[in-house]
Order: sequence, then C-alpha cells, then structure tokens
Amino acid sequence: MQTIFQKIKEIALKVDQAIKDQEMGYSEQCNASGDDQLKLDVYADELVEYGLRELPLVKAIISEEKEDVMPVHEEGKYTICYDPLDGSSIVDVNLSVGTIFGIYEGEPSGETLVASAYIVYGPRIEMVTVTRGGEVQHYRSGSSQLFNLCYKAVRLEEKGKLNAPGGTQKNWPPHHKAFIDSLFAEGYRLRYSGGMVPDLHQILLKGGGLFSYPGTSDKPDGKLRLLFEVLPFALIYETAGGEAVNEQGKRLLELKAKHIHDTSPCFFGSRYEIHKMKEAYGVL
Ligand code: AHM
Ligand code: MG
Repeated sequence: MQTIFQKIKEIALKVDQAIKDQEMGYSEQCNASGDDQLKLDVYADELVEYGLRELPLVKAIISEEKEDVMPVHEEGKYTICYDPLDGSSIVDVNLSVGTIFGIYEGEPSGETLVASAYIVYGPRIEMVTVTRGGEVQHYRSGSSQLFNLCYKAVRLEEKGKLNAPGGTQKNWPPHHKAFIDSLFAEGYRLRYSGGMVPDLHQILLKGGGLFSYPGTSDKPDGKLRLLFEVLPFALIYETAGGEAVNEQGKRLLELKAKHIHDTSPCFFGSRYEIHKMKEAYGVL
C-alpha cells in the first residue's frame, strides 16, 4: 500500500501544478454523471490515470470522470476508484479542492475497500491516508514539496462543534431541516465551503462535527458518489473513531454499488452527532 500512497503523492504534486497553470475554461465534454467538465477536470483525470497505470499492483481503475472501468494490469491486485478533482465548481474562485482515492480488493463495494486517501489543495498540499485496520495518517507538504507526517493516528472527539450541511436547503425533507436546525440551536457553527474534501478535512482535524448530504426532492439518492467519494471518507471517519451512515442509519461501508456511478445520501461525524441524526431520522 505504501507504493500506492507514494505514487499518490507524486500525482498530487502534478495536479497541484496543473491547478496553478491550467486555464479555467470548460472543455467540450461532460462526465459520466452529466456534469460539464472543465479543461482542468480532464487534465487532472489524465494525470491520475497515467500515474496509476504505472503501478503493476493495479488491476483496474475507475474514474468519476469516465463512464467505464479501465483495465490496467491483469495480474494486478487492486481496483482504484478516484475523483481526480473534487470541487470543480469552486476551483475558479480559488477555494480548496481535492483528489480522492478508494483502493478496493475485488469488485468495488464498502466491504472490499481496503484503503483510501485524499489530497487537499489549499494554501499547502495535505494528504490523509488510511488502511483498513490501521490508523488515519495526516501529511503536510512543506516548501521542499515533500510530505511530512504530522499525525500518526488522527482521532475524532466524541462530540464536535462544526456543522457542514450539503444540498439545496429548499429541497431538504422537513425532518432533515429540523435536525440541522437543532444542531445550530445547540451551538454548532456552520462550516461549509461546497468542497467535500476541505469540509470533511476540517471536521476531521478539528475534533469532529457533522457533514451531511441528504437525499433531497431533486436528488433523492443524494449527490455524492459511493465509490469515489462516500466510501473512501467512510473508512477514514470510522477508523478515526467516528461514524458514517446513510439515511437508514446503515453503515456506508456495508453498501454495495449497483452501478459504478451510484450516489448515496451520507452522514459523517463524531458518535454524538450520528446518534442525534439517527434519532431525528427515526432509525435508532
Ligand atoms: P463535484 O465532484 O462535481 O465537484 O461535486 C461534488 C461536490 C462536493 O465536493 C461537495 O460536497 C458537493 O459537491 C457540494 O454540493 P452542493 O453545492 O449541492 O452542496
Ligand atoms: Mg467529486
């Protein structure tokens, strides 16, 4: 797994350079979910693909930006699902964005996810990694562009202070709105940039809180994609002592994708906020 994480660091430095150098305009393509793609989305996707193809350990890769599975090395062990540039709607206004990797052994699902990693491109580049049964590790790059380990075992507090509620509020179900309001009434502070990588990163490193993206009237299955976004963060949050569930209160890591681009409503947080969510949704 260290070989894969090392390659991810090399890819991250290239994507970071691309974010700084590439023009922000739209390409003429749209991705597998029907979103318009920026030229930068397409370029970041190529950088990740070409980097991962160099690893003999990789059997197949699946990109959020592409329709189909891409076979790589027949004798490889892992399928890597990735979102090359998460938050492409906020990159033009210079907010932090990220790259997410889910490393699966076997057909990708919550149960076959064996490791995950994400990169945050902000004032610095940071990386968080996890292996199943291991620890959540946090790395930060310095001026030498090397990644230094900052925390060997990132842990969430039992109860946090931040609340990051995703989706269009007008389309939230009433019980979700009541739940989010109840957290604010309890003193939680709003922290939502519109990028799941920096938003979940902030909650993880500041002790805890809740990040939610519910099913809404316009998107009953939520927006965030299971294989590329939801499951990689679920492994990180659970390993850090938090929880990651869907609207039925089921662990996200128990979910299977019927299709590689499936989405799922999702809730990530410390134990306290997830307990409150289950109460509010009547799934305790
Ligand atoms: P993207 O992969 O097209 O960038 O979309 C994913 C992003 C997440 O980073 C973020 O949490 C979410 O979309 C924000 O959506 P919304 O603006 O509906 O809250
Ligand atoms: Mg994304």
